[in-house]
Order: sequence, then C-alpha cells, then structure tokens
Amino acid sequence: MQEPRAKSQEPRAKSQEPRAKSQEQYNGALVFVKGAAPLKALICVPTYNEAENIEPFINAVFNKVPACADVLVIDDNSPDGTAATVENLIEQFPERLYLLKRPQKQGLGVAYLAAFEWGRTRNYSVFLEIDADFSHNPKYIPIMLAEIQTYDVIIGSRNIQKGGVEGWSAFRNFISKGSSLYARMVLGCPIKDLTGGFNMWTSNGLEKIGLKNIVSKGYSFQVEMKYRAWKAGLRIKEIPIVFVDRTHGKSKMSKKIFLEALLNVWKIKQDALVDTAFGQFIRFCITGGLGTVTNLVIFFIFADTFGMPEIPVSIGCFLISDTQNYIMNHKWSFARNTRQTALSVKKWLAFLGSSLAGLAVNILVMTAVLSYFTPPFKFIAQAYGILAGMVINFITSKFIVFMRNK
Ligand SMILES: Nc1nc2c(ncn2[C@@H]2O[C@H](COP(=O)(O)OP(=O)(O)OP(=O)(O)O)[C@@H](O)[C@H]2O)c(=O)[nH]1
Ligand SMILES: [Mg+2]
Repeated sequence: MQEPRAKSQEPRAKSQEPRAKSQEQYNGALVFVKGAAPLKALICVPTYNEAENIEPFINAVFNKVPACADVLVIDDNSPDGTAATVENLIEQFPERLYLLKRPQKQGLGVAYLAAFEWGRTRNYSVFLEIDADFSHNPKYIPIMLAEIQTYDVIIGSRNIQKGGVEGWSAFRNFISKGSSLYARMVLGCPIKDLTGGFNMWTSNGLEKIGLKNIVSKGYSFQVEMKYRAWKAGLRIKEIPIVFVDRTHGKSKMSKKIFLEALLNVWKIKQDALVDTAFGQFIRFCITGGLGTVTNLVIFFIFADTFGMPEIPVSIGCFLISDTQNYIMNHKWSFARNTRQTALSVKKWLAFLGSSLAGLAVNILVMTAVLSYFTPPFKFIAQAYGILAGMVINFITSKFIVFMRNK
C-alpha cells in the first residue's frame, strides 16, 4: 500500500523505516516490537447518549486490549445517563477505566482535545480515537498498537483494499465516499480515509501537530487532524478496517453538522495557508496598505481642509493608522499566533516601536540609495526604503510583537 507522506519530506532515514513484524501481531495476541519503548495507551471514547452501547462496548474493548491500554470515556452530560453507567463500571476496571465528565455537548473535536490533554498530563504515549457504537470493531486495536510502534499515526481506513463499510445504504455510502474525495481534493492530501474516526496517535505526533492550532470543533476535526499530520510530515499508515453501521442508539450526524463539516474543509485549508510566513506577509502588506489609506484621508481632512499644521497632523495620522494596523494584525494577519491573547496596551506600544524601527530603516535605506546611486527620481530611493522598512516591521512583528505562545 502506498503510504501518504508530505511532499516536501526528505526520504525517510533508515532508522525510521518500519521494521518487519511477525505474523502473530495480526492473528491474535499482540507481540511487541523488540527494543521499542513500552507503550502506555489511552483509548478515548467520546459519548453522547450511548447508554445502550457503552457497557458492552467497554467490556469488548477490555477483552481485546493488552494491559498497557486504559480507557477514558468523555461524556458531554448525556441526558440518557451514559456517565452513570460508566461510573458503575469503574469498580470493575479499577485503574483502567476513567470518566471525564463535561458540562454540555460541545462537539466531537472538543471532546477529543480534552481527552488528549487529560492523557498527556498523565504521561500516556499513545492515544486511540474510537466511537462507542461498535462501528469501530475493538478487534483492530491490537493491530493498531503493534503498528504505532513504528509510525506516528495509524488510520483505520475504509477506503483501501480489504477495508469497507457494512450496513449502510448506497446513498449513505455515496455521501461518505464523496465527502472523503471532496476533502482530499480540496486539501490535496493523499490520505484515503480523511473523514474516519478510528485513528491512533503517538503523543509526539500530537505535539508536532500542535493541538492549540486546531480550528474544528465538530466532525471536520478528523479531517483537520489528519491533514495537519500529513503537512507536519508525520509517518502515517492506513490499515484496512470494516466499519459497521450502529445497531443501537441514534447517530449525532445531521444535515446541518454535515454541511458545516463540508464548509470547514475550506477553513482548514485557509488556516493552514495563512499559517505560512508568506500568507502572513501578504496579510501584513494589505493591512499596511489600508493603514496608509487611513493615514492619507485623515491628513487630507485636517491638513488640507482645516489647514492645521502638517507635522502634528502627520504624527497624529501615524498614531491612528498604526493603531489600526496593530488591531488588524492582531485579529487577522497573525491571528493564529494571537488566538490565546487579548489586545493590550503593552503589545500596542511594542507594535509602535516595531513601526518606528521600520521607519528608521526606511530613512536609512532611502538616504543611502540617494547618496550612492543617484536614481533618476527620488521616489525610487523612497520605494527601496519603504520595502526595507516593511520587511523589518514584518520580522519584528512576527517574531517579537505577535510571537506565538507555545
Ligand atoms: N462527548 C461527545 N461525544 C460525541 C459528540 N458527538 C458525537 N459523539 C460521540 O462520537 C461518536 C461518533 O458519533 P456518531 O453519532 O456515532 O457519529 P457517526 O459515527 O458519524 O454516525 P453514525 O454512523 O450514524 O453512527 C459516538 O461515540 C458519539 O456518542 C459530542 O458532541 N460530544
Ligand atoms: Mg457512529
């Protein structure tokens, strides 16, 4: 099977090659790869109204998995009492079954992020995403645990050879395949099952993806996580799974959630593009252009119309347009870096400082060009100055004023 890899990634170093595994890993008990670090796996099960499924499901999971794997149920205050069922089961599986209760339904993605956070503070090295409705057969978990020892991400895939779906109507199948293909095409990502929710991650892999950057709250979360994993150059393997339609309980998928997920694919793509330094630079330039327009309009009103003195008006214009730039850069150009922080006077002053540094470089370059090259028009020297000033302003903004919080 062809393995999805980031286009820009160097050929894999020899030491990273997946090692050959013995047959036993696939037929029955898990055989751990010799020399690999011991795993501590957390099986994350988000639930909303899964009272009918959760008990048999947890039993089935513990039946299949080795002792290195624990289970965490993340329940969003299900009205059908799913959490109470889990609480009763905890006595049967002490130190192996945990429950994370959340106050209200906040979406699948938010539930998983909370689970990853919970597990990472408790030193779990591997995380599994799995639905509680038996659509994802726990029999695949040992296979995934064996594979994750040589990869960063294992995707349970319906869309590769030997994978598939049971129990869906032709229409549902068409919608699922269509949306997976649509997401692949929009994102230009080779992963065959982008939308599936049966995936295993190493803690290091999650670290590299940067969970703070995830924008999806609901079902597009799965697409975004895999896309980011691929972009980050993680070692990804798809293994075939047969997905079985739920027989108990209701699906939480609705037309609204589905359409939202389709639209979100564009948001994911845009967010990833904007994250590049080039994308930020373009936004920074647009912001600067709009700031210049504001500056000139105010200058025209006060200096030309009201005849006020040019120098104080010019200083006022600089302060106002630079404040506008600060807000736009915070909210737009560097929005990804500043998501966790509010606008502040301290940052505004830092941005003014960065702009003044840009102005100083602008003047320096402009005078240097004028004295060394004597261009046909002076404004050409000023254009070089502006360009140099902008680059300095951009660099100090990106790496000092709007530096990303880790
Ligand atoms: N904690 C939490 N769990 C959720 C939420 N939405 C869905 N889930 C759970 O996520 C898993 C997947 O949801 P499903 O409703 O089965 O969605 P699906 O598998 O796409 O749809 P079906 O194929 O019709 O079952 C199930 O275990 C749900 O109980 C949510 O907002 N919060
Ligand atoms: Mg389901």
